[in-house]
Amino acid sequence: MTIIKKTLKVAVIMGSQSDYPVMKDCEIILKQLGVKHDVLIVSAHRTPHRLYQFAKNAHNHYSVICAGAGRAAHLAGMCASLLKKKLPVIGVPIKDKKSDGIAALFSTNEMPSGVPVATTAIDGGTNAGLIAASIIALQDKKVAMRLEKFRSKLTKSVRKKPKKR
Ligand code: RP5
Repeated sequence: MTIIKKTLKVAVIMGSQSDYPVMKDCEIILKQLGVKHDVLIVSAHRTPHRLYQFAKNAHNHYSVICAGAGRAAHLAGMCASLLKKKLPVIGVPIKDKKSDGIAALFSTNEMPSGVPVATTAIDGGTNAGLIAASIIALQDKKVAMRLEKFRSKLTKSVRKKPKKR
């Protein structure tokens, strides 16, 4: 397989400005791991043409897509449906006041068989970034090394016994 370096990049998309606090976590971890990324607002409902254009061209720029949306969260699923080349799509359901994010969770993960969206927990921006980074790491040794370090630091940070209050 030919590796096209310019597409070793992650698209972090979200349905609204109000999704940014969660998708910022995705951005932060990608930055920390030195993974190239772009952060964009693309709403499935309010800017469907923008979504269409994005999905049709995504393979020219990206290897993975992290898509966060809340409520009737169609962004990740519609993006997965519209992609010209079948890049992996990681959906992040985002919490809302009405349903606590359950509506977004089911809108994102209950995809019909054949059009998958890998879905994180509600508000799982960080894990979306980590999954995206691990996909990039398959082709980028430096990212793979940083991911290893990140995990080993995490492991070391866990105490064997709880602190006494
Ligand atoms: C969804 O509707 C967005 O992803 C967002 O989570 C939610 C509400 O959007 P705003 O009204 O806050 O812009 O499409």
